Amino acid sequence: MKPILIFTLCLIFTSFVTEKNGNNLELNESIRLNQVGFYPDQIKAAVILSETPIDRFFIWDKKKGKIVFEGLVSKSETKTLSGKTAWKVDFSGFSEQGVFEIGIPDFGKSHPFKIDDLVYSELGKASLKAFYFQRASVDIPEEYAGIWARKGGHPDNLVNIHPSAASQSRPEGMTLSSAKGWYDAGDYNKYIVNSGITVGTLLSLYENYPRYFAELNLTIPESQNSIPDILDEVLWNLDWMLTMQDPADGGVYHKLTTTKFEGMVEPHLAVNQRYFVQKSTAATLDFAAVMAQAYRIYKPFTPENAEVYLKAAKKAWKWASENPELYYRQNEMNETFDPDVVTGAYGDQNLSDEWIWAASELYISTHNIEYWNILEAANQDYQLPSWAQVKWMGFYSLLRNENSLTQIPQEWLSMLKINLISAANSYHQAGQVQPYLSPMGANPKDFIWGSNAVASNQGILLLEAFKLSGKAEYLQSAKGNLDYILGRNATGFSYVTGFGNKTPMYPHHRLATSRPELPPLPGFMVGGPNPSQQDKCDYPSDVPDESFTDLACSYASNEIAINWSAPFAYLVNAIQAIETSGK
Ligand code: G3I
Ligand code: 9MR
Repeated sequence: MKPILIFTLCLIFTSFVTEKNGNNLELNESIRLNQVGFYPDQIKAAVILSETPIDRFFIWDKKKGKIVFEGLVSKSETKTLSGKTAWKVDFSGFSEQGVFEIGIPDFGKSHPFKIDDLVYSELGKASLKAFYFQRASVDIPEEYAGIWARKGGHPDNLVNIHPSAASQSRPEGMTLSSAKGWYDAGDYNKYIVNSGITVGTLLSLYENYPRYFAELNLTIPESQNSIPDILDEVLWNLDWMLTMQDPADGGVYHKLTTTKFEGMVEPHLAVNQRYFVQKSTAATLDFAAVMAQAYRIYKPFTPENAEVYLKAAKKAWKWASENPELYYRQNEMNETFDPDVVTGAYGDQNLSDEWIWAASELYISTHNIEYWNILEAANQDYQLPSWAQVKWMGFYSLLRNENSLTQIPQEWLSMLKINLISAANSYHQAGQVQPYLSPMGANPKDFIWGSNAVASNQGILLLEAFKLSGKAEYLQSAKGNLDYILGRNATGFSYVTGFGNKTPMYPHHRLATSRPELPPLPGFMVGGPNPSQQDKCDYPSDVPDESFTDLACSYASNEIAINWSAPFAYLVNAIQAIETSGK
């Protein structure tokens, strides 16, 4: 053989080996995948954005330093919202445990990911530990918080009655204590409506998977007591919520807040006067729902407290029945009362769903026919839960407890199930033809403020459908939305702080921004893409699913919030509970 031919053959051989060696490929962020990872036996897929064809992929085992799987890439039939061509990498056939990368010759490699039996174990815990970090009125010591230890803020022992909240027994300017609770979000205020859906979501998570939570240790100060840690954490907020009810009449204040948002300072330095602001029907009904549910959940652990919750719930229901239309309208309120309050409004103007949620929880906990009478007439259409839409919080609870609800006609429950399954079908089917391979992303209208919570709540619906029907396709689609949240999406971010290779580093979160020397607090899911861009920060794109920016100014896409953390914690922990059979 001529030397030149040998030389050429050698070159071809070396380049082939080089291309097919994970160590020689650069990270290419156009490969989008769940950056945390997968269970060994689940459907495992990544998406590649590329205008030039891609043929083959391999899986590179980082520890062994070798290729462990190879496969063909297929082209997606649909383009992304921004018109990009997507390619599907399916490695479901590979089920070894370890740490891997996807490699594409001449293109690059992916972020690393795990395949593991307990792949979401740490993430599940962190998503709940996030609530501990949000605790108001208490020091967060190193023993539980590591490098994120901090001084407590907001003792909330001297909260003023705002003129909008004044009553005969509690006149304007009166000072009362209203300690504990979780900070709502990136801000330090405490809002009952948002606390309501948050606590309801976490209690429902527990009510569905009690065996899993019997064991789950969150390393919080109460971890040694006999109550499951998730319930101990929720208690921190329930204790606060109880203080928001006026014992004189049962009405519940809409929020506890400063008049304006505090600056980006640490909690103990955010010391402006806080107020109880106006009672509202929405807050009172959400409070009634949560307290009624808490009654039956805490009864086996703390029976005396449980009675307090039920009493509070009934009293709230009575007040709401006597004051059915006290909406929270912040601008109108500011025309009448001083000082003006311009913090989060949570101003829901349609309360038909709040009545249904409260009636459902009260009915399950008391079996009193008075509450069923309200439900009987309810519209059973499916609505995805959010802070302003809580109807299905109640309906999920009814289905979860249906065995004890013998007074409800079977046809009524059947209709509820049909509606739930048909909504789950629509999401599941939409996900089948979506380039990112998940229900989230199929409908551009899903990209609202807090869109990642939309993805999480879709996941919860799919898990409910899985529970009702036993059909694995719903569980797969729920996992698809988790894949979406953790990186298989249009921006390539894993939207959960501290989990994944490319995660938000500058969330709109006062606890984080006020201490720039630390990495962001871990386990928080940020709001996600939102093309309305109300914060007017710099965004890289206007396309709905790309409209996200990792800047601290971006409260409309990069803030964290308890009502987003709760459905995310639900999704990841429920999947982990199902996979480890701790139902
Ligand atoms: O639902 C509509 C949708 O139909 C429409 O297509 C879309 C177009 O923009 O808007 C959607 O409504 C948006 C709604 O969020 C969705 O939930 C509103 O425009 C938007 O203004 C509204 O934003 C709320 C935001 O406060 C401003 O009020 C968020 O839901 C809510 O999560 C957020 O909550 C804040 C608190 O006020 C203060 N604390 C932080 C917290 C998180 O950002
Ligand atoms: O920090 C606030 C955040 O929690 C809210 O979601 C957001 C919208 O209500 O408002 C943020 O506060 C900003 C305020 O609205 C405008 N001035 C700047 C504030 C901090 O960035």
